[in-house]
Amino acid sequence: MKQTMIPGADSAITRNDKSLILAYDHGLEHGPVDFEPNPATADPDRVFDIGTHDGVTAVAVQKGIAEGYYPSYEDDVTLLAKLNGTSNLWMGEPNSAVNWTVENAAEVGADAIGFTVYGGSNHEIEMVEEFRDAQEAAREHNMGVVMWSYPRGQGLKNATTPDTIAYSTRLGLELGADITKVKYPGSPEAMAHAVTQAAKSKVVMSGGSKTNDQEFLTTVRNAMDAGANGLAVGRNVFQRDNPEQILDGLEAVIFDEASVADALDRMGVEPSNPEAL
Ligand code: FBP
Repeated sequence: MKQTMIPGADSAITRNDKSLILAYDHGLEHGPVDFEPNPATADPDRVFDIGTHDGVTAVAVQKGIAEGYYPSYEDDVTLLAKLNGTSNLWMGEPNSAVNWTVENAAEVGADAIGFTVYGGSNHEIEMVEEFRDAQEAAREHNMGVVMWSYPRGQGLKNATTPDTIAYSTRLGLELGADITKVKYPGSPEAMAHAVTQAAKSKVVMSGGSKTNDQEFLTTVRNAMDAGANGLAVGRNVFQRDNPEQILDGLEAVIFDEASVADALDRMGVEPSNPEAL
């Protein structure tokens, strides 16, 4: 098939250039501990149900979850195949096994692939070469490419400094990702620096561990104001008692340019810190 996607192009997993990706690879990356706050989310059906929310542009899962559950959701959910991943049981230098091929992901119905690269790891060279193969195969299948760009490893003392996060987004651009997913670098200015370095490619913020509604929406608002294209989030959605409610707020902030106050209002939630609004 002819290659049609280029970095910066719109794709099946964006809406008006923006993305709200629901990540659900935590059972592999972190283990069952991530489902404890909301035990129903150990069942992939529950999370695919959450992923049918209008605000969600794609659900990112590993192979086994996709094969076992996606057939029931293919009319309502866009699939992002997270191709590599490692368990928390692995204690070595950061690395990530490639768990399925792009060809197989395409057969299961994925519209995009996701791939972690740990820049700075002693395994960076092999990870980048694996990313090359996946990226080129994704182009053949006209699938979007999302890089989880998470610098870590022996040589990196602090992986979320502004310069490291800007380097992360640059890696995504240079290596051919359409969207690069990075940890929030701590301030709107640092996020703007990371967005500048991504040039034509897109940047989404990683959700991180669960925080309160106002705090989380404020970070997302700041990232969007700094030029980010959205969010790829797991725990801050599925660990909540009411995941659909926070998705209402995120949809407002990401796609409707709502203020945090307006997003909380849409959720029917009182601000926890009204002075900060
Ligand atoms: P969260 O929004 O829960 O942080 O999920 C984003 C994500 O990238 C997941 O896809 C992945 O499982 C997890 O974070 C990995 O986080 P870490 O590498 O920091 O353990």
